[in-house]
This record gives sequence, C-alpha cells and structure tokens, in this order.
Amino acid sequence: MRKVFTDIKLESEFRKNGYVSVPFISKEEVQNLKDKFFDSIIESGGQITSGETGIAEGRAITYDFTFIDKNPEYKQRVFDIITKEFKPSMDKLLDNYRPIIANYIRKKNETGEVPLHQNWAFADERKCSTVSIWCPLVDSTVENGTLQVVPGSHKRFGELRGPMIPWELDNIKKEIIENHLVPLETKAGDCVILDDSIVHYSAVNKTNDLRLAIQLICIPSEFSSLHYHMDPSVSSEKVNVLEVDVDFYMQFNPWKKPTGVKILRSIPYTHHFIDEKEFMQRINAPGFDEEKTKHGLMSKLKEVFS
Ligand SMILES: O=C(O)CCC(=O)C(=O)O
Ligand SMILES: [Fe+2]
Repeated sequence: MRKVFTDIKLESEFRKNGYVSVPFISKEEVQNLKDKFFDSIIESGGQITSGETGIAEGRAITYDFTFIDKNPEYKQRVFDIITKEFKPSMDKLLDNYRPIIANYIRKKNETGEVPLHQNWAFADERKCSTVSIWCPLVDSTVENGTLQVVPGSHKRFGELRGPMIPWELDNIKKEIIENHLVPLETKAGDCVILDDSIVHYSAVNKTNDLRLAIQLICIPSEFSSLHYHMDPSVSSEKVNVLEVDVDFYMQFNPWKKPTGVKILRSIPYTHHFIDEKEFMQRINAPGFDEEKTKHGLMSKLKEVFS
C-alpha cells in the first residue's frame, strides 16, 4: 500500500482509525487564510441552488462549499490561495501528495449541516489512500458544528463513490448519526487528515459566530486522478471511470454531466442497502484494500508450498 505520511506513527494511526488529528499551520497563516477568504469572496458567483441542479426531487443544499460556486475563476482563486499557504506544512506531513480540490467551508448561525457522507473516490483506493486535510480557521467545537467521524469506517463501504451513485448507507443515516459518530473538536490551525472514504458528518452551527474551515483534497502525486460517474438517465447499472485533473473540477459540480473527458472503463454496478448490523460487521472486518492483499498473500503462500 502506498504510504500517506512521512511519519510512521501517524501512518499506523491513520490506517487503524481512518483519520489523525495534528497541528498544521501557524496563527499567522490562519489569519492570512481568513483575510484572503473575505478579500476573495466578492468574486464568488454564488452557490448553486437546489432549483439549478436539474434534479427534480433534489433536497435543499444545506452546506456552503467553494466547490459548488458558480464562478470557475473564483474556484481557481481559492485553489491558488489555499494550496500556496498549505504547501510547506502539507509537504512535511504527507509523503508526496498533490492537491485536487480546495474548499472554504462556511457555516453561519443555524446553517451549514453537512449530511452524513463519504467523500468521492479520487484515485484507485485499493492501491492508495486519498485524503482531505480539514483545517478550521476558528476553534471548531460541538456547538459550532465541528467535523464528526465514524472511526474505522474507512474503506469499508461504497468503493465506487461519485455523483448520482446510490449510497449503501442511505437507509441507516439516522442510526449512524445517533449512535456511531465521534465529534473531533479542533483548534484553529490544527487539522484532521481524513481518509476520503471515512463516514463523516457535521451539524449546524448553533453559535452566532462564523465557523470557517478549509478542506484540501489530495492524492498521491504519481497516481491518476479518477472520477467515478453514474448517469442514471443512461443506466443505473454501470459506473464510468473517468480520468480527470484539477481543471475538470474547476468546471464541474455534482449535478453536471461530464463532457470531453476520457472514459477509462465502465464497471457493472448493483446496488444494495445495508442495515445497522451489517454496518457494524463491516467496520470490524478488513477493508476492501486489505481483502485483496490477504488474498494475494494466500495465493503467494499456495504457490510457495505447492
Ligand atoms: O467542514 C465540515 O463540517 C465538513 C467537512 C467535510 O465534509 C470534508 O472535509 O470532507
Ligand atoms: Fe466530506
């Protein structure tokens, strides 16, 4: 498995839990990133509204991420601001990773719930882990809607994740939110590095102050950046694997049909929902990246002893 961290202790903690919490940037860098958020926000094209997604039965969008801004130039500017400021700390911590998507995540009073989800898959997760560096720019607490995770849930569910692909945990979201989440209170400038496949959530901001955070999604530098896409108007029984890059995501939003990108292959897809019992079993079983390794090891042993 491709290494994630330069530090081996962090590496084993991350493999076990699907996330680590570490100090990340200085107070000055935090202030700088906050100032730049307010300086650049005038260029924002506004968020896509649920009416504009083209999905008739679409739910209201409760969260405010740069990714769903309507102005690609603004998204590019935010990407440049965040990647420049994060680079030195990121290069120290991660073992040769490159950024793919950058977000400011803004929660005003009584808003900003991020529904239970796993992030999309951004590369082949049997061979590597892609990560999100989640770094609040104000102290992030249970009251203001900090990030919450299900420890150990990484690489256990939804290997093919992307827009419009049904989610196998969809029927038990309420149970997971009530019974399995751990809130990660995080000081401004510290960060949580999470495996993009971990199950996570965040609640509304109950305070009067803005809860501002950054998410930077990164993949191993030498890996292809993939995007799994289902178009239910064509077929709900296959997922296309697209080869994409940073520019693709500047133009893209979750409701758009990708155009002009290379389709590497199509994977047959069958959907199934799981219940809370299976959820627990899967968390305690090996992940989809480990199964293959163990299997590989067994066939190696058989080869040796035959
Ligand atoms: O900022 C939040 O509350 C949610 C962040 C998140 O979903 C992510 O970083 O992947
Ligand atoms: Fe997320």
